[in-house]
Amino acid sequence: MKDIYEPQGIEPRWQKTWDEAKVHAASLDDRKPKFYMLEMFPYPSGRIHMGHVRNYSIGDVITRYQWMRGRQVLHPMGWDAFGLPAEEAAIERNLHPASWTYDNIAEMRGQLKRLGFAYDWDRELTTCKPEYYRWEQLAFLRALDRDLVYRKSSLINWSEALGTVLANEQVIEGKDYKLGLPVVQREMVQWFFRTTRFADDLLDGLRELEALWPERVVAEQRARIGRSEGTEVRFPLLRPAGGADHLLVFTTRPDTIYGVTFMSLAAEHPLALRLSEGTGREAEVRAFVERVRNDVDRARSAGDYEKEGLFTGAFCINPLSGDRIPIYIANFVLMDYGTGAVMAVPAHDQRDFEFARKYDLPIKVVIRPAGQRIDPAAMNEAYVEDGVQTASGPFDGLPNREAIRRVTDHLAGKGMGGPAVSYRLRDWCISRQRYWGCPIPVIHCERCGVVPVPETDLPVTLPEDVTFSLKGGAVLAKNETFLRAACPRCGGQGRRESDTFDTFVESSWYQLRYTSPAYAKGIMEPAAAGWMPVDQYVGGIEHAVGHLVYARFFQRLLLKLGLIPASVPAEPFKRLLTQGMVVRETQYTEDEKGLRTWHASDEVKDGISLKNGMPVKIGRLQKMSKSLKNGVDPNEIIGKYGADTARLFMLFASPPEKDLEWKDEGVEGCYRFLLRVWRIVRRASVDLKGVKPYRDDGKDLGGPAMALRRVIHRTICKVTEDIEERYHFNTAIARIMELSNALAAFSPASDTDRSVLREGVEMLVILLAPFAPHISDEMWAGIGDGRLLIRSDWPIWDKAAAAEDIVEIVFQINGKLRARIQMPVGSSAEQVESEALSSPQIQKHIADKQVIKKIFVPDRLLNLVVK
Ligand code: ANZ
Ligand code: ZN
Repeated sequence: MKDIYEPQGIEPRWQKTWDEAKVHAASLDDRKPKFYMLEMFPYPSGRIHMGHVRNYSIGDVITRYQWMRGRQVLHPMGWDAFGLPAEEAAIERNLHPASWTYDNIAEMRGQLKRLGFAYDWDRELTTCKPEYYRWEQLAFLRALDRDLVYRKSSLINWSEALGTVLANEQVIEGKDYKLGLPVVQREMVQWFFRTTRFADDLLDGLRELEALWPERVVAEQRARIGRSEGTEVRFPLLRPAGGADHLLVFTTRPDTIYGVTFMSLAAEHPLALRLSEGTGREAEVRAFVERVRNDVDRARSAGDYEKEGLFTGAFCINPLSGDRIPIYIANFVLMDYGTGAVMAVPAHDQRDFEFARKYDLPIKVVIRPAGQRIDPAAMNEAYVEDGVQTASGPFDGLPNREAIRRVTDHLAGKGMGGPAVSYRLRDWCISRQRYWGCPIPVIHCERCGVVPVPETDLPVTLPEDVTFSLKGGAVLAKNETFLRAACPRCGGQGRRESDTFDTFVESSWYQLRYTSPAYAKGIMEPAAAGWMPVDQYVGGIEHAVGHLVYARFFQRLLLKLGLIPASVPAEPFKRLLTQGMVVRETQYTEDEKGLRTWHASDEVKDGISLKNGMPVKIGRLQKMSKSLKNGVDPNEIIGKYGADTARLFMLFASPPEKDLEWKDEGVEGCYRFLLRVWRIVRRASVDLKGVKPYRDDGKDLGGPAMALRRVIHRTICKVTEDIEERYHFNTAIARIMELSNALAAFSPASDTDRSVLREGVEMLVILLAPFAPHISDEMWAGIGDGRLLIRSDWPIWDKAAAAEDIVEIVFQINGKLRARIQMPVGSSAEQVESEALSSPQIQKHIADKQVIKKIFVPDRLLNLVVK
């Protein structure tokens, strides 16, 4: 070992050694338990940021720990390589999305390698490669065959000014992100996976995940699936319209059916326009429907917009009361929930109440508190509590909960409705009018319609010879060489589908592909099934209901299609950890108008901006970002302190699920800790040369050695528990720091003492290995057994040694306090005396005097009477 710790020299060397020895390569082995560790793979946007460093450091500790526990670990990495930013870069910088993407991948791969993460790089996946995406094309074709994927007309964001379809994130308050001009909703035929077929199964699966996933994620998924048990009711139309003779509604409150005073339809309801035909209100209704449909914000807001409606001119009949009910279009009714039609009960639903007051519609009370009356004219709000039925014909007097069941049964008996379940979950729209994505493998033929590309013709590859303009969405739609294709059915001239898949398709099955990334006969090699499920998944909370629902769905879909071995469990991710954000304080200057300019640290000196000379204020802690200039470049930290310090800080500064505040002093502190460890180990490599680590039962040890052993074994125990049970790496590292302090303070007085110290130093290095792997292997090379630490055994603590409690014993000479000594519980008078007298300070009080009496109170006091 060198005198000085030099991470820049050490780290690349170990990375090379690990690579060459392929120590991170995974292979399934029947004799060993497997562990599949996965972190959400990055989008290759340019460079690694601190959020990545944190996410991947967490995964790497678990990986290395599991290797040391003797498991066969699969820990892969890859690139979620399709997506919008590549197209934007293409347009703005005149680069091809592919070259931009591959350049970024090269850069980011280099950064991950510099951080020394234990990936099996032979399994690297890049989702924009045909050998990857061909399998999702296959899944699509098989799903099409089984009616699990279909086409329907649906709304998209259309920018007239840009002449293109926009993704939701490109629409800001109803305007496009580029020119700030209005975006409208346009109907287009698009492809959908039948995600809703799996709604109940996805819901059931959550029960199994409850104890292993963050509560919040499970709750959000449950809400997203949104299973609701209710009743469907048919309201006959007074005059049939558009071929329909009734309106179907979904309600959770059939008990309020006698209180229905109007009907609310979604603007997208298929009958919305037809109902007004011949009523003289067509023009007005059409204008209103158009306006509501084009209200981009409505589709996305949580409902806090002005409630509006318009009478269609048509009526329907209440199937139980026989009342004639006016039909309205209302902007708060969404087409994609229930049936898109709502029976409105203003007396018992607050939204309907406000609507009724606004448009002067009747309010009819049908539920009242027992023994009380409600005067509709005096109501200030809807009565939403339980109560007793009133003005409800044969159901009068029933508790309303009871009436819910009875009304439903009654409707079912008369063929006017019955029990129904509704879900919030929608079928997954996978069509994107984008170039940089996986082509959807169908051909449109004038004679045959939509014809699937034969499986033998897969993959349908994305053409590379394309030109970009502002109208990026049309790149494929205008590429004649790509579009022209013979119809596989009749041989006539057909046109390829020009839409590509939503990029969430690629990330919904990559966990499976990693198990056998080179397999050429299917998605997954049968022999690799044993890797599934992922034992630990780590990633951001922002994927709680997007990616994590899609992946849970897609794995089920592939199982159903028989495209992956039946032994693969339905749930892809057994345990989930969602890490917090990396936040840092912001710095800004403010002009007279209160306009803020954000400053990076190197733009500030002594509280003054180097850019505008104004005093700099400290702002809130915020997620690191380019725009707030509060980011820290991982390269800079690695360059200055090394990867081990960067990783250690990420793990030490807070528990993984909490936000982590970046502090330069904190990084500095971690670096100093590694320096201290280095010094301890370096000294041991000289002083303890040839000394064997202590292996005995501890009965032969003096007090301080016993106390040190206690620290050593308690540290092993706590660090193991912190990793194993809670992933609280911060406290684990704090324990290791304590151990290093105890080792530094220990001065061995005997050979056994030296062997205990040796044991402690070895443990220090081994325990540190998952957190700071390079320095640990370097130190281990100086004092260890010649193995790489990832191939070493995780230590087991000695229960007896760890369990000892330490007490403070008062040591007196002639009744006078001379010292307080830390001793293990149950130490004998001799042990306490020899410990006390090991100090020259105390010895001098006795010097040549004679001990005539010893007063010993076990675990409390030893008083020597001398003369
Ligand atoms: C009559 C009624 C009376 C309702 C009452 C509620 C209270 P959950 O529980 O979330 O499933 N609804 C149905 N479809 C809708 C849609 N597409 N857009 C907006 N609202 C819709 O909600 C079910 C209730 O939400 C249904 O029950 C319906 O209003 C409304 F005192 O029917 B209710
Ligand atoms: Zn044809």
